[in-house]
Amino acid sequence: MIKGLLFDLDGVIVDTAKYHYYAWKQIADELSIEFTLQDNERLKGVSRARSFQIILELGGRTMSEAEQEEYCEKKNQIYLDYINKMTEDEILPGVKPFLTDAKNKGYRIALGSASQNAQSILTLTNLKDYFDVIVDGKTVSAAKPNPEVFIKGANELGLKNEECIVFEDSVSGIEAAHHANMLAVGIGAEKDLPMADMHLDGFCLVTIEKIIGELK
Ligand code: XGP
Ligand code: MG
Repeated sequence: MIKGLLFDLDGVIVDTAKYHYYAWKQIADELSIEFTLQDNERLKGVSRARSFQIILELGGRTMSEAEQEEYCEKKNQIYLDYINKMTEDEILPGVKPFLTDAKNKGYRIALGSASQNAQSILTLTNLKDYFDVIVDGKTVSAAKPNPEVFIKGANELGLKNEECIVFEDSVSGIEAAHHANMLAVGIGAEKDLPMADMHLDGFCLVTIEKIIGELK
């Protein structure tokens, strides 16, 4: 029986995936590395450090750890310039009613994000109170597709892994859910997330019962 819902943040709850792309694109341009929107799919869900390594791999480049850290810090500053202007308008459509309805029906709700900026974003958008548990890039050591973030989320909710479902917009996140023995709802197109157990464009006009019914 499903009792817990684990949500990724960027691209699932808030429209921030585009800001990560703009910021990484600026870094890639600075390094003269070609970086497309399609390449960006590989960065979704993974940690900041791993994201930058993927960009270096795309360009066939290597760099010392210290330099990599500098670029990651620079990317985060660019990203924060976007984020600090963020308002509740950037909560994705249907998210708040969906969370409210699920909460009223007794589902336990956790955030499972790779981002170290998760707490700031939830504060800026007034979303913190919707989550019983928050697991983010500051509290996990292994990035998705490692299942640590979701296993920790289920644990902190006091639930078994198989009692939880995951909402994710990234390939690495869907893999992480499956490694944790959880069903995964892909937020986005089937072509981008072929291994998800079902797909949604977003949370408008969907209910948790409908999703669970379809997953069975
Ligand atoms: P943070 C971010 C990564 O920088 C970004 O590449 C990922 O797509 C994103 O996490 C996934 O949620 O981490 O820089 O906000 O800590
Ligand atoms: Mg995401």
